[in-house]
Amino acid sequence: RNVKSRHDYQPPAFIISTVKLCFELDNTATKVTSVMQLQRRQAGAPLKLDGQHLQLLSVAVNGKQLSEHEYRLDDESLTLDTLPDSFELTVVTQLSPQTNTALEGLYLAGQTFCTQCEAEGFRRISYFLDRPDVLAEYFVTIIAPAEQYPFLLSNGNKLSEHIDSAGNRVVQWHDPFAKPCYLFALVAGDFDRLTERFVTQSGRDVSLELYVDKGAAAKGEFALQALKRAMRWDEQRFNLEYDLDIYMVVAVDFFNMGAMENKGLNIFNSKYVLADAGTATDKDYFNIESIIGHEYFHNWTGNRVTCRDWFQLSLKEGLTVFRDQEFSADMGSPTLCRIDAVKLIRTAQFAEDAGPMAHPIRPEQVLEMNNFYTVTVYDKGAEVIRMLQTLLGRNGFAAGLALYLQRHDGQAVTCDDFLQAMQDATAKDLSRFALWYSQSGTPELAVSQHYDAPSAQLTLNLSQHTPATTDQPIKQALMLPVQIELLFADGTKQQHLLVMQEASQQFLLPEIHTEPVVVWLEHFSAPVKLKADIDDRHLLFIAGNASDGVARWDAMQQFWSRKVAQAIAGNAVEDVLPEALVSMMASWLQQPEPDLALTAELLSLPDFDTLAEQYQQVPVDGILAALAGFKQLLAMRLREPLLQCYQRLPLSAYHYDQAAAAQRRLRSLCLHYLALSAVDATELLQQHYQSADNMTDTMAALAASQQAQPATFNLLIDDFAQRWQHDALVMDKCFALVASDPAEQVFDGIETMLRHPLFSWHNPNRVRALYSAFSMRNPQQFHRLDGKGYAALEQVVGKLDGINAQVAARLITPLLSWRRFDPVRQQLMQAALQRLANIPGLSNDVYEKVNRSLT
Ligand code: BAL
Ligand code: ZN
Repeated sequence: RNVKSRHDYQPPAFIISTVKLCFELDNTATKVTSVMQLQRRQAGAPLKLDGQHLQLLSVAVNGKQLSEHEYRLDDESLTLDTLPDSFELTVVTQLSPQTNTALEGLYLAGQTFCTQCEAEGFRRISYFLDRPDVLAEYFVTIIAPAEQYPFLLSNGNKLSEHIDSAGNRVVQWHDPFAKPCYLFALVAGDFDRLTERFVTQSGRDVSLELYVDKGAAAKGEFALQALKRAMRWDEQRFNLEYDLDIYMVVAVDFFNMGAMENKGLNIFNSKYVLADAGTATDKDYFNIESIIGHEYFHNWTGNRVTCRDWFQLSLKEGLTVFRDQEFSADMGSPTLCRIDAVKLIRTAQFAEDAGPMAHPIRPEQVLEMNNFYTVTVYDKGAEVIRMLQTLLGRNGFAAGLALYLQRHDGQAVTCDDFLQAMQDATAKDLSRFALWYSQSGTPELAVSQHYDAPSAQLTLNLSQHTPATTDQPIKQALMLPVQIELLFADGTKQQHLLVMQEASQQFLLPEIHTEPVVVWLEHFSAPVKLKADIDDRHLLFIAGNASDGVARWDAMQQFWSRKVAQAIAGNAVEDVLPEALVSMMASWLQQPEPDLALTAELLSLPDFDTLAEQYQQVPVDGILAALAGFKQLLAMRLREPLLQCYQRLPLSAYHYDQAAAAQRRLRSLCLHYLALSAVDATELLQQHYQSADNMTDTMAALAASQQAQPATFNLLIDDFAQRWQHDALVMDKCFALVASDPAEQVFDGIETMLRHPLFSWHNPNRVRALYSAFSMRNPQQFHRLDGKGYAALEQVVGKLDGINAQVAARLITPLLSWRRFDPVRQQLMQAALQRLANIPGLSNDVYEKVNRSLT
């Protein structure tokens, strides 16, 4: 199969300066006429246009139709050999949106026509140079029956709209900004439209339009207001202003990703737009604001300045995730945002580094680009940007970003161009830092301290080592910003930034008059595994006293990891749980922190995936038993303060804001522990469920009962499924809950849900709700020793591969790391992968992952 390498990049042989597209929409026979102006950039080269799943109707050069022997056509391309240096090319194709179940290119999401072109979907719409470094000006005409399609949308500004003599609506759009075809979008359908206005900092009036399913207008209000907050924030933080007169967001029910930043016409998975108190959790509200922000921020970091090739994806994604994280932090709790980001890195990203798909944030080799929209490219990419900001300072970073955007506006560039601008703006040498782009793997950072009282000097020893990854055996030392805090016995504190550039380094801090406790890696200042030999007492001291909430939470996580390891080594949970910890947790419950959500985090044990990442071979049963044992023990020991805290937290009518969400988070945590305590919690759970005026509390009651009180869970989930049987997004929550059941009944539950009228194998949200939950949030049943869990996922991936390979390839992830498990599980997982590998005609998406995993 055709694996591409980053080093093989060649500039395009032709450029396309303008393209006029005309869509005559039809469910099974949409006609697309594309008229392109091309200019040669390479003497003698043929023009090879990308195209897949298209029926070619005609080709003409400068108005002259070509006969079949004047071009070459295969399943992936249309090639023209003899061409002038500058010409007009007209290509007419036909395609069938209704049978496009891959949801790439032009497809039907229910009754709505919509597109998804990133990364390489445009080639399913028309023959084109489908690569991000070909930037063209687009003129688009859309024609469809007027009554059925009141809204015909595309990028840029609307030029005209009329109804023709045949009753078709005809709408013309023009996008004045040259763009790569992956940012092209078209939507046709009938919607409720919400509108707003935004006046930019320079006084330009922008019309904001949000399109949702008929009847769902009220659920779009939060997203629309979040968009205004994002627009204002980008002006205030980075001086970046919106550039068109109109900004549209459309929510659709069938979508592979979360959302897509098409110029002026974002298309969103409805899950990340629609919210009201009854149907959306606090987490949903958070995600909506963050993703609305993310897609908006792409307008500069991604659209105005885009990627030269797909290997550079992190150029726009790492940077834009960083920007959305900063936005969310400013809108809510910086500590909580950071904790959530760190959890993702420590679970999914560290696992990716340790598995067969390990790759640097700028990958070197790709078979299917869709497989590289990863937590490494996105979230480790964002960590790399964050480290840059730490090293350059906020002002230096902002100056670097401004220079990058000004220097490359309207261009398709590389990660090196970005770093060059950062370097030029700040006069900092970033040559060693650049290794973060080319080196994969999780660095391990070993630290120790030595205090010399007579000289009042603190010596800090740091050494870094990145273990080999499957893609890259040799590693080099990286540039690491290590933020530390010194905690002194008298309550004073000092902050320092240590910048590591070598494999081993010593930092001497003078004038330190008593030995401090060192808080390492405040704010998780680098995406590394910290190896610090801090004893229990000091960890608890850090958890109680560090200035940074992330460091406090992290100390608790380290503490619990150690306790879990001790339990796995054969110690009884009662014997390893120190009294000091129980009293500390009790005092947090009695006198919570000002940020209640931080209190909830301090009281939470690490999850299965976080713990799993600390072992070469994952002790599945040991981790599960230890977690269950500790939680139950805490629930019993802390029952009184848990109950008091639960009862003290006031209940008020639902409103989404940081303080209220934090209160619900802590209350849910208390409920969770209380359900586990030996005392029957049925009444409490029932009451929590019945009195909930919002989805967050409803879900808390369901999740708590599921882990501890199966009979109650069964009653509540039946009621829930009945109540929400007509709401697909809420039924996704029901599907996910059913699939997370740690009891064996999960298999029957999944079977029942597969027969639910709202379940569809063609809808990624439905499939993910059931099977991501099962394979990623149900370690008890997924990792069963009889292989039933692995077989269930194998069957789904095999079935889905022919429907939507992109979704199939995402689902397969938990099987890929089979080498990390014990011999029995290894053998079962490997066999499942082998059976998938043997499927004839397997997609590139699934093949690439299975193949990497098995070799
Ligand atoms: N560009 C794909 C969706 C996103 O990252 O915004
Ligand atoms: Zn993005």
